[in-house]
Amino acid sequence: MAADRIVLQGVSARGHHGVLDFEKRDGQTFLVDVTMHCDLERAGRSDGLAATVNYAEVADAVVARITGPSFDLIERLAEVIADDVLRHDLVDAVDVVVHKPEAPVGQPFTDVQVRVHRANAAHVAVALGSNLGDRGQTLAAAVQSLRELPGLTVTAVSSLVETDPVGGPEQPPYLNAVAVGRATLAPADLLAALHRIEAEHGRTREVRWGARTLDLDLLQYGTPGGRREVVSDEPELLLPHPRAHERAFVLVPWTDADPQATLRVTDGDGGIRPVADLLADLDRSGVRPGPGWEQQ
Ligand code: PH2
Ligand code: MG
Ligand code: MG
Repeated sequence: MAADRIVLQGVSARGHHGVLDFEKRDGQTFLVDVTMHCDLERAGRSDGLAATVNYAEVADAVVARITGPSFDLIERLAEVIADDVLRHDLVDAVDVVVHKPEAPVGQPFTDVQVRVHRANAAHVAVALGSNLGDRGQTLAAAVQSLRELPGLTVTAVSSLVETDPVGGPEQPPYLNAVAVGRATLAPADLLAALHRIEAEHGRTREVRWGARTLDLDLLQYGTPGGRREVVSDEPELLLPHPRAHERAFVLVPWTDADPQATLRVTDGDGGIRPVADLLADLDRSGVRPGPGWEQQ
């Protein structure tokens, strides 16, 4: 890995993060340092902004998180900022330091900091579906299995949606969701792990598009157009998922988990399209809000 870095220091704003009531009510100043590890040679040779990470955009994202929804812990604030920065495919790793110099420490002090280091990996999206048995409980258990899978870091999970079955024989309605994250597992290994989790939940492979206790589909491996993207037409490993772009039961939860998601469309005009735009062209009438995860 290159030793190059972009260092953005002391980005500050008022936020309401903290465990104590008055911290949530009154707010205080937070400062954030971001160190992005990325190869800057292409930017240095080309002199083009497209070959690097725009630090002004990173600063905006940091301020949005500081001023955004309140977290109890500055560890959480650091983690979500690291997730945001790692959306840039060019960034190999990031260090985030959150300073909270006005923290209620109860003793004289100059600063308290949380420092995290996170490595980048391929951004992946996994669709979850169930229409047999206790659907919500099965999907909640499957999300837990994904979270525990070595080589996969789940960064966001959509809300549950209840959906009319699309295709296949007459069958009951589905609960669907999408999880997004970063994978160091190779695509085939990730797919094998998804099949293992399906099997652990009593999944048997019977009728195509028929009812099932649990379906886990790998929608995409790597950001479209990015360095880690894998496109494959091997029948065992179709990437991106060939039907994802036309299924509201996939795209509705996907934009919920990742509003900025894009998808390479492999048929028709093709090209890389924002998932939210693809969704605008679809009939969403078969997709309804589902139960809350906490009820599962
Ligand atoms: N999965 C299918 C076929 N049809 N319909 C809905 N609503 N949700 C699904 O997850 C689904 C489907 C094949 O995987
Ligand atoms: Mg499926
Ligand atoms: Mg499947």
